[in-house]
Amino acid sequence: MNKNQALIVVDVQNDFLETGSLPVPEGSKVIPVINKAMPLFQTVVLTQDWHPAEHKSFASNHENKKPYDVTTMPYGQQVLWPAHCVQNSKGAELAETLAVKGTEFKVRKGTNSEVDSYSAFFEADGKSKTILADWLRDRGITEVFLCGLATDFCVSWSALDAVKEGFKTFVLEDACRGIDVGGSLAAAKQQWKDKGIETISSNSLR
Ligand code: VGL
Ligand code: ZN
Repeated sequence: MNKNQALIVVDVQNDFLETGSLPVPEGSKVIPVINKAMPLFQTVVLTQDWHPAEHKSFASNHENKKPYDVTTMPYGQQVLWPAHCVQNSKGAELAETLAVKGTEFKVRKGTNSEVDSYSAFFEADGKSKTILADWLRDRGITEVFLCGLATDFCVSWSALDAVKEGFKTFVLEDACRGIDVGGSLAAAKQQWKDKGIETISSNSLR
């Protein structure tokens, strides 16, 4: 691996595994693939969805809404989710079998209860920035490789924002799994194409 390449492991947390509160089909299948990819990178970022219990992306925090309904928020359309990744809960912890070394850079997002934050770079209003882009640039990173959960939400939004921040962006397709609500997976893949995001297999990493 080149020194200018970073791996961004998105939201491999208990609540997104098959037994979690917001299960991603086959979610746990990404773990062995990511465990093989991580040692190939000098720079690894781990993200965590990290919501307060009163987070507005939870259907339970709205009247007459159920999970997977769509509502309008001040910043646009919002899918309403089952409560998930509540700060300090078991569900918010990284998957136990993820081979974390402790040297990875951790980014927690979604902490503002009024705004969702699928992306590791910006909240969904497109305004509030995390420190991730500057942190990567400070380390000379120019290319990012994304993997994790879920392909069509946090992985995709992070990939699209990585492009906005000027990084050459790749998605490790076999190291992701999606949720696919309302055609979200096909829409994500079309957007990647439009923005020059390349999809590659983790087998091609050296
Ligand atoms: C995610 C839905 C809600 C994700 C996070 O990690 O893709 N999806 N919050
Ligand atoms: Zn979330």
